[in-house]
Amino acid sequence: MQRTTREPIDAVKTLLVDEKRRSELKAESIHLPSWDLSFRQLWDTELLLNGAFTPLEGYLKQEDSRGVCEEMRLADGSLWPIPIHLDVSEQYAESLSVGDRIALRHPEGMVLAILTISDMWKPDREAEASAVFGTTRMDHPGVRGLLHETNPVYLGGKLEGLELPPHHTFRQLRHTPLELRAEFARLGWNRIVAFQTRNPMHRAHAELTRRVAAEQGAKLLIHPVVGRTSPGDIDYFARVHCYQAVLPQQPPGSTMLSLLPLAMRMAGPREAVWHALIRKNYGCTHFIVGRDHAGPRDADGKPFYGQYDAQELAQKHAEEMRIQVTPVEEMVYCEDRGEYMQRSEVPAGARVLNLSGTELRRRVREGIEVPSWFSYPEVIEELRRRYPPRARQGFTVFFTGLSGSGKSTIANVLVAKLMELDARPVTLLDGDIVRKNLSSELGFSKEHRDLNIRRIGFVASEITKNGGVALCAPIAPYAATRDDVRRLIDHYGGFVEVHVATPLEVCEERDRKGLYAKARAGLIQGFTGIDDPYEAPENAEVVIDTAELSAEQAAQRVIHFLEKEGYITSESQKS
Ligand code: PPS
Repeated sequence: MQRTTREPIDAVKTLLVDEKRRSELKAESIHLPSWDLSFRQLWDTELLLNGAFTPLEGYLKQEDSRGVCEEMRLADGSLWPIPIHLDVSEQYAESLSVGDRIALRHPEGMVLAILTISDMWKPDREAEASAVFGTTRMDHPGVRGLLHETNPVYLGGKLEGLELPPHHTFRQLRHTPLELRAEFARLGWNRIVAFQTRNPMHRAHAELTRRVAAEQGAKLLIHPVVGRTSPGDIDYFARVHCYQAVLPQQPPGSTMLSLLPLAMRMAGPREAVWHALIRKNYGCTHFIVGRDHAGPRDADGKPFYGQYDAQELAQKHAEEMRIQVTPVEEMVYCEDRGEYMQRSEVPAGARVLNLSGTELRRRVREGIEVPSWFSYPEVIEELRRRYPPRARQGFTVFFTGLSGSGKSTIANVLVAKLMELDARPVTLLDGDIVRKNLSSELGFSKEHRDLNIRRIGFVASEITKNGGVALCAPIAPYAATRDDVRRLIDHYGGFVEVHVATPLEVCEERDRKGLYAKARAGLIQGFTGIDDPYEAPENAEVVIDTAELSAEQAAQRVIHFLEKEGYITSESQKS
């Protein structure tokens, strides 16, 4: 039954200053040191400034951070489950003192806020990972983000906001908490149930949200995350088109779509509490928490958290959060009844149909029909656009191996063959060529080699993203850096690592450039394989030993792999 009275919702606190203060801060910012916000920091900062992270008034101080990690509480006792810091490099931190003010800049250059540093410390990030994620396993994306992609010094302190980051996409679907509250008030919506999602919505989700809204006598806010989600998730452009396709399926006047620029941590139970608090700040009265909310899975598909841990923790704190947590069960399609039902409602012996995420992706990629009980044709069409078959995706072939192993020779043969066979544009990023232009100022220290490989990886990812073929042929001696490049690229298309595993003795024997002789004579230092490491890949897609194969045969082996995996087919070949 629809209630008419508005549920109590606490005020939100935006950190944006008034016009007068803004001009003063703008003038001051010219003289302040700047920090360029990374994307994650930008998303955190936007939600601090617009009030979505109320009661926070800036980045956590050390005492608050300790409280959040240990007890999910700020020093004043308020509930807050996820630490929000400004992490900076050691070098940058050395130029700062507590009490300093710094200007935080958007990647496009404008100053978004000024931070007054009240705390600066080197955190124990392993301890933070254990507390927040309950694990330090690097295959947990939140742990990985914290331990691998976070700077080593934390700054805490209050923020004064000058402006919110601009959004150039889906502007009509962007709202601050105050704007969304005003919109709800204008529509006369008193009870609003928020649905958090980082995936496309199919029929089960539409059915579930419709049900909850009806049961609670509430309107529905579809509130997808469009900041950082989990690696491998579908990009938000495609997802937003999917949500827009689902809207007409909901009862008229019952549903709103708004995009949330949140950087998720995938912290499962703690994340559910965080999501509920954020939705309360956006003016919602109810929040749906499903099975394994914001819970990642490991490589074997095993979840990191118990299926109902998130529901339990969020419900435990619901009263204090002043938002009603609505736990939901899994919805399944009961074939005998021809409708969606909660799993526990399915009559004994009735047939339940299911389609796993992996099977859905396979069908989408391979152009196989997706049953109409599962999704809407518009959603599937959008997914097919986003996941073209491999023959229409870009891909990178990443050769790695010792100097003189034959990487460039094979890569050159492969360029010619691909240009003959396939319609996609091919770019060769050979080690030597890259070092003459893209990385001309770099040497061969570990730091410079890593930077060199990251630059190559970045260019290759752009080529792959745009449907082209990138062939890279550097030594790339470090496994972790190669893995980072793989992660960067396989989000956009194919990544094929080819280990040119020609033994050192053979490379040295060939010594076409005379560099091994020089290295042995001590005329050059830090030469890979002689007095510098080479970490051989353990899981390369293709392994080639040019002591046994000609360049032509080696290139043919790569072509076979590309054909077997569907990157090259008769369809993609020029007629
Ligand atoms: S790395 O480690 O991936 O950044 O190296 P890369 O960019 O592929 O550059 C390797 C080429 O530079 C020449 N060269 C050296 N290689 C290794 N170690 C040292 N110290 C060094 N100094 C110069 C060498 O010719 C490599 O070319 P390739 O084509 O691999 O033989």
